[in-house]
Amino acid sequence: MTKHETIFNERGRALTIEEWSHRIDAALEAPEAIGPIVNINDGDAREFDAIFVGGGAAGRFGSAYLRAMGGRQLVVDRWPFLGGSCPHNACVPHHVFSECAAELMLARTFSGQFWFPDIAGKTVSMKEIVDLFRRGRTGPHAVMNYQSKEQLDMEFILNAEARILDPHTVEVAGRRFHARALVLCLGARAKALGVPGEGLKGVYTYESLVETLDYEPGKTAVVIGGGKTAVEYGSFFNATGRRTIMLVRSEILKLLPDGDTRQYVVDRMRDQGVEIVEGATVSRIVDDGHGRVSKVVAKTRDGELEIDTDFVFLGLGETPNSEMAAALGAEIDAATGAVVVDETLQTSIPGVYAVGDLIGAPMEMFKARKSGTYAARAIMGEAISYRPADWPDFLHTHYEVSWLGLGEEEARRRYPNVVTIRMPPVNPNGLDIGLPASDRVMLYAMAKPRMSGFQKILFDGETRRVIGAHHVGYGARDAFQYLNVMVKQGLTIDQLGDMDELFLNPDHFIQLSRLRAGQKTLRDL
Ligand code: FAD
Ligand code: KPC
Repeated sequence: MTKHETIFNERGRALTIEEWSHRIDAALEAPEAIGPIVNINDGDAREFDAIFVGGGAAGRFGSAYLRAMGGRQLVVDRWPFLGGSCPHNACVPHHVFSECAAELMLARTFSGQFWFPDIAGKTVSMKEIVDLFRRGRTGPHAVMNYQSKEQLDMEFILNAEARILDPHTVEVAGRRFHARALVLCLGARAKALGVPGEGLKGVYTYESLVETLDYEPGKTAVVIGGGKTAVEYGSFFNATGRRTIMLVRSEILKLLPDGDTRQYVVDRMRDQGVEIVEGATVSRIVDDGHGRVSKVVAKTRDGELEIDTDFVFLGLGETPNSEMAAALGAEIDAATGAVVVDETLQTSIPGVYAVGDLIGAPMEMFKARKSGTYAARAIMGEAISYRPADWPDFLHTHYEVSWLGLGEEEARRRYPNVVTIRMPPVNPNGLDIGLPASDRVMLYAMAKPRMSGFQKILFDGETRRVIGAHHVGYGARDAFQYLNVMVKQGLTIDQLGDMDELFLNPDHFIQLSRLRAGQKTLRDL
């Protein structure tokens, strides 16, 4: 990209969001034709306090914070926009697909009833949704550039690879930049499967799906993996009406800490027709003779399984992009490939920091954004200490699944007196009870009660503190991010029961706690 003889500095020229949008579209179409997008304040004689290499959530938030503190930053990204993978190929498409999965489950459940059209047996287009996302994502990208330049006063170079020359020097767009500190924010990429045939056309990861899907997949989708991404995308493929087979090496959704919650989630996926094969190791993906996938072959507990398909999705998790850090001599965790940092986000090389997905789990937006800002604060001289601990978490199937703290099994290992409150209550005759009942599950609650969700909260019966909470339904995720703060501060059943709920609400923990908070010795509900 540095082939461009004249590289224009956009500093001082305000681009509108619309102009950014056109520029980004053109650069995504032909990066070389547009060349580096430079926004450097050449009038500022100060040395840079930090260069952020990678302008995703971690690099952008770190840059914004450092700038807000009065420092001087430069952020570099090879994409023509700031914001990184979340809006380009990760969280945002995942939420589009998960919303489709939830809507389609509703439409299929009530197909031909009430006002719902009859869609029995209908397969809906996956490509249309992928194309919709690809067309729609540039607007948010443009806002990120506009906000970063005009409102956050950040300096950046986009659509250009950064080359790190030493711990203080980066070469980009044919110029060398020097800084007191370097912050590596290079993100992660989809893990490879490592079997023959994974490069065939028709085999996708979350990255390639949204860039290159150029045909309508046939009747069968094969998903390899059993974690968040595999389940989220698999639920979408299933909801579009395709036979969806998930090949999982060990167990599906091992990350869900509570056994009952996991069972509810997996049972409902199976009800929707998702075929889950646990203990399946894929041995090869077969070519149709024209470079396109035709079959997946796996070893299972019941012998070899062959599945004819023209569409395979690899959802095996992510691996940190740690090559540049390794080349610089930074310590890398051999097991995870993550760049090793201390509580100030500093790598083993003084003055070189690393943040976001690059430093490993949890690979989540809160960690990317927060670690970026903490690195900025450390560089600007604040005494900080950052280790993510006790964070709330979520995923999607056709539902939204949220959790925090311990699952019941681990809680019972750690505490002698665990008290649970759950909805629906333990019911030996099945789950056909229209509770929990709340927004977006009311039709299920009345007509298909077992589909209306599941929730459980766990208390230490001695201290009366909340030690875990689990929710399957819709709309509770927001509550969990605040509930988690209170739980970390020692929230008790009595305090929870004393809160003022906005009934009907998706998580019934306040009202249910109130039914028990009066008890001196807590009992299950
Ligand atoms: P990124 O955003 O990936 O940024 C890294 C940047 O570095 C990129 O912009 C890249 O272009 C740039 N770069 C790399 N190499 C170079 C180079 N040599 N020169 C210049 N630039 C370079 N998290 C949530 O909290 N909620 C969700 O719902 C969610 N959904 C997800 C769904 C999927 C399918 C996936 C895969 C992830 C999801 N995540 C979600 C995780 C979230 O996307 C990441 O945690 C977050 O994007 C990480 O931000 P980052 O800044 O560390 O990395
Ligand atoms: C939907 C959305 O907020 C876009 S993803 C944000 C990227 S960044 O603000 O840099 O974390």
